[in-house]
Amino acid sequence: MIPGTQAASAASPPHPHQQPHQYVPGFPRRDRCLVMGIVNVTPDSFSDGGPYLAAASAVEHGLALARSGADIVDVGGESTRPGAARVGAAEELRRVLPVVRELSRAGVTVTIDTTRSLVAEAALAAGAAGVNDVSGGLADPAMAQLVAGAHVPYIAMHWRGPSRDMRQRAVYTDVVAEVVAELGARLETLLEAGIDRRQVVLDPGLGFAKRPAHDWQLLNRLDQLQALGQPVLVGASRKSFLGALLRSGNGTPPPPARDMATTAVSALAAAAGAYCVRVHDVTPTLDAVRVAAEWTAPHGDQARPKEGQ
Ligand code: PMM
Repeated sequence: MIPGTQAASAASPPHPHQQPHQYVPGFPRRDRCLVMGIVNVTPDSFSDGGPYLAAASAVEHGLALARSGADIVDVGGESTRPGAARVGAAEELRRVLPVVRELSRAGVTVTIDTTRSLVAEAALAAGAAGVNDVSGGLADPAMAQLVAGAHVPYIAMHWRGPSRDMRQRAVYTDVVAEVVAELGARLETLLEAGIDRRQVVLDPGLGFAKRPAHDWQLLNRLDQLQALGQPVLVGASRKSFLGALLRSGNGTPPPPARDMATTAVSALAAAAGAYCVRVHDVTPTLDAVRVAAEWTAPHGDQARPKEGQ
């Protein structure tokens, strides 16, 4: 039995001071922060070869992430990089569908990273378990209805508008209060549309209409977002606020050189109670969230049995 499943926790009730880890129906149940691995099926990530080769290498990458222990694999076909132009729905579908289908067929829990209900619907039909929407439903008014009808987990990220001009929207008096208020309003709208509250995961949207100082404040006050009562996902992996932090005489480190800093953020976010972290490098992240789970678990007489004991 996988530690942390319903039957396992029923057999050994949690320590009175231990908060059982949040559970989102439709996502795996774990007694620690979940790890979501990233598969971006975008030309910049998979530029070699034709469409088949791109899909094949994306599937291989997703399978490798799952073998490394990713609880969820997030598949996206549209770059959300600051300044990025949009791709058409047909092209987005062409990129993601074969990858979602193959990974789901292999038993991987897949989320579709899209702001389009059309793409989400096709991905769910192809086996995706949930929807990751960086616009929190703002980009496509039909998204909330679709998710409500499908009864699947929905990750709603804080968003102030398309990537093309999001830098201009990074204006806040109190970033934490404003992000919490804006996401709280989103949550209400999503619930009114009929989405099951237990299936909504909120995300502060690090780097999306945020400057580095905003990202750090949001991480430092994760509790204020958690006070909305929903599980929280943190997506810090390789983002520019980490590049800015690590800048040295050699310049800003390229994205893969930010993985160790990402792992540190994952450990701290998990210890602060994050439900899930979204990362490129799964193996060290899994170690980090295990450390965080142990760090925050009760020890001594009432300690829960460790994995493998
Ligand atoms: N960041 C990116 C893409 N999708 N989804 C969620 N929920 N949260 C994020 O922070 C997020 C996301 C952009 O990062 P990438 O280009 O490295 O995937």
